[in-house]
Amino acid sequence: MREMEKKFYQFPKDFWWGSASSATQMEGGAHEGGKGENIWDHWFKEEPNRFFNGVGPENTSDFYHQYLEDIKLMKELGHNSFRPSISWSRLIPDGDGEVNQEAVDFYRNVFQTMLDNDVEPFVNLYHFDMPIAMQNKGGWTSRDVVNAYVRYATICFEQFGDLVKKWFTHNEPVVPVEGQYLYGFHYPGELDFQKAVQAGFNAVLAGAKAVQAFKADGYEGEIGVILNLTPSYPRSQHPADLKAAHIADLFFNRSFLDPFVKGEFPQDLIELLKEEGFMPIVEEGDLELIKNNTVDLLGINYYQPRRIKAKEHLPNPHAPFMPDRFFDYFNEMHGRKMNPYRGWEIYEKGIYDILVNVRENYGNIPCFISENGMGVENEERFLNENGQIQDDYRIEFYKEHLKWVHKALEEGTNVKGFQCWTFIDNWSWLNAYKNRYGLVSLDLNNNFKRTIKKSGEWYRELSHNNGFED
Ligand code: BGP
Repeated sequence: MREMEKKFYQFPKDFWWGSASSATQMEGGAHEGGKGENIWDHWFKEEPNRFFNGVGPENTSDFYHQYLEDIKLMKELGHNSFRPSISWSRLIPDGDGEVNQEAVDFYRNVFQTMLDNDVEPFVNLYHFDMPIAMQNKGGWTSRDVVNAYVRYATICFEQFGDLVKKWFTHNEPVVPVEGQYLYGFHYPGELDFQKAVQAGFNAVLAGAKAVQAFKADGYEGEIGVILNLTPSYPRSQHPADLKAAHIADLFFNRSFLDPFVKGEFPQDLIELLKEEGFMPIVEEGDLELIKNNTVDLLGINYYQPRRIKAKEHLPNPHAPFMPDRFFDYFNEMHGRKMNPYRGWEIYEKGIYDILVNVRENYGNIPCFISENGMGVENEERFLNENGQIQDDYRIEFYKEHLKWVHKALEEGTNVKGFQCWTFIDNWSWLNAYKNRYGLVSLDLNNNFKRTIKKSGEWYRELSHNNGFED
């Protein structure tokens, strides 16, 4: 049999290669350097049992102390960019009061060290980590908190704008809405659809106001948002399945994608909320502000698709209102490729479908893959005799996704980079260290020792060659 021909997938010069993480997931030092508590510090103190093996946010990979070494390691792994987030509660411990100078110094040192190592900081302002003082005022459901966030964003531009040229208002703003007010996986874990809608609207408004502040003060660079775009695939072409998938798309993707990129909410979503009696409070001028302050750049996080079918049974009219009143998940689809550790389907073509959608329906806005990765449990199974994790499955995962990114690029999508999730194994919220995602492993039992995995070596080659062969 003839060997299959190999192809080299060449990416453009200056393509962004790197990874992303977030303050709460990597910094550690949760109670040091004058940091205030955020919802994670607070929740862990109250209910450590919620966290996998009882490991909380003070036990992360300790970037707070080890950033010099870690940034060198990023460079070694071929990173030309990396996305950390700023911890709002480190910079302004009570959310809307005094600025913590130690935090200013810390972040300035981090960003300067990144620049010195040719790793461009892509800085995210909000990654799931509401200061507890702000949550006690209602978090994203509160207008005061929106204003406090805009003040915080403005302080970040002032303090770090000379070093940082790429800003992001939020990471996955729909996730706190789901976690805090629908499904209970972020503090305070309430189930209240009205609050969910208000929190979502306020997050969009906060983002637009941050964009406005950034532009008004004439900072150099770009400001964007990071969204988890999860395509909703209908079970069939039956109109009931199509409608169900359309509604899921409205709730989970277009609720943020449309206002951030086009400056307006989808009409179908507004009608649905009106019909059901769940419109948020909108003040005069809000919609105009959202219209006039869209983002320059779109980060796309992609892990899994959403499979949707029409509801099998009539919803209980007395049950609390939830988005899945309109659809069911099509979990029984045959032949799905699954990541069993995270319970997420692996569907590589999804990344291409998103990129085509962004090209065709969102003005081909400059975009990049800002997260993509595979979390695996018990990776010690794959250690070789030299103590290196042989994570061929992860290399395969990246290659198969990158092939589709490459195809979208060839067809004209304005995709400028691929940052994976993530650099070093990090702390994953309630899952803590259950699943490992890193290009570098972290030995929790051995002083947080870092060891480059096989995928880390592969990623270095990928970046150095600006492409790969397969
Ligand atoms: C994204 C988040 C990240 C990260 C990742 C992996 O949604 O932006 O913070 O955690 O998912 O998911 P998890 O950690 O839940 O396995």
